[in-house]
Amino acid sequence: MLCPFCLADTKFKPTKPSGSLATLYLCSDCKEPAPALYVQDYRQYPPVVISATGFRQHGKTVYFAALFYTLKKLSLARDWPDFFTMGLNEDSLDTVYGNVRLLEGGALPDSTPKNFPRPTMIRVDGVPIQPDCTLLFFDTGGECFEKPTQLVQFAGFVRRAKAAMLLVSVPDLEDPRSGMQKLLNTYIVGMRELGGKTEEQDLVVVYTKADQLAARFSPNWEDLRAYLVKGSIEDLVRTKNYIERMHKVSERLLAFTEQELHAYEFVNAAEANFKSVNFSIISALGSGTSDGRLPVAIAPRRILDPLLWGMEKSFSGSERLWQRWLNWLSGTD
Ligand SMILES: Nc1nc2c(ncn2[C@@H]2O[C@H](COP(=O)(O)OP(=O)(O)OP(=O)(O)O)[C@@H](O)[C@H]2O)c(=O)[nH]1
Ligand SMILES: [Mg+2]
Ligand SMILES: [Zn+2]
Repeated sequence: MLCPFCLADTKFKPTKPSGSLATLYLCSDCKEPAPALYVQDYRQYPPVVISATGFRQHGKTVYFAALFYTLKKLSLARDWPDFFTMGLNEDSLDTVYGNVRLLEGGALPDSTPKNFPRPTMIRVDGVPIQPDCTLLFFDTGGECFEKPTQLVQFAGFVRRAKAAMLLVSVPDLEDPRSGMQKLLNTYIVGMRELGGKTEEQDLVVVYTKADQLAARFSPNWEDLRAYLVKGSIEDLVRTKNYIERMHKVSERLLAFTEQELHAYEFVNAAEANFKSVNFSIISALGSGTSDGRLPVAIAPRRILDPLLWGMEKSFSGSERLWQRWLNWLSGTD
């Protein structure tokens, strides 16, 4: 089993401290207690590591906050009959509901300190086509992705992600070509130092702050602008079609990366070093900020796309088939 704290493949030993009613599941490696729901239901809800990689202020923490907001506040459960999410421990519940409150009040999360983070653990049930799983969200300060040594020290969680998520805010890069290539290069070096191989990972490049980026789109990219503007959860009801559409958008974003950003070297290096490369584009807030606050209500755009890519790439065809069969048996497919 994967320990959500030290990321080792490990065993959890049930222990009953004297005077306590609760059973603790201690990791044999780091001795941290894992949530009972995580350990007991491990097979039914296997972990999926969602790791945010990106420079400082490129939108990692706000993305996760907007995601928690979307999972809790938008009516996905109305359209997906079996869908629900659940925080697996007190920290995760605090993070999810704390971020929902923050964004609803028009405030934004602080810049994240540079440390090895504890994950926000969320059980996800009933996303169509995707197997049920436990999402482990890892987010640390962008400084950790400036140098491979920092990545190794503070962001070792990237090694356990099946899909690597690279968050890039193009408007915040002086030169997108060299900025993106530097991030990718640092990631690849750090992964090898950690004993991992990018060749075994799928890469998902996420363009953040799309509200700002789309303002720069020439008429050639009108379809991408329309995709953002029309982003609504109703589209997600037919998830199979939705994923086909995500593939088309990814191809267009690849063309954008080459033709507009001229980041050919980035694309070539990504394709040579990863199992697959896909792109998505999101706006976590839907609009700009003013004095560090949200002047209008949050209106996230397409923010489930990277998560769906992450889930899509984390399970093999046979795992997916197995899940469908189970769904069929229970009459939910
Ligand atoms: N216009 C716009 N601005 C955004 C959006 N998302 C984030 N921002 C802005 O970018 C700032 C930084 O976002 P964070 O998510 O904190 O960045 P981060 O990558 O976590 O940064 P570090 O924790 O310092 O590594 C926010 O305070 C917002 O002002 C978005 O969707 N649109
Ligand atoms: Mg942050
Ligand atoms: Zn551990």
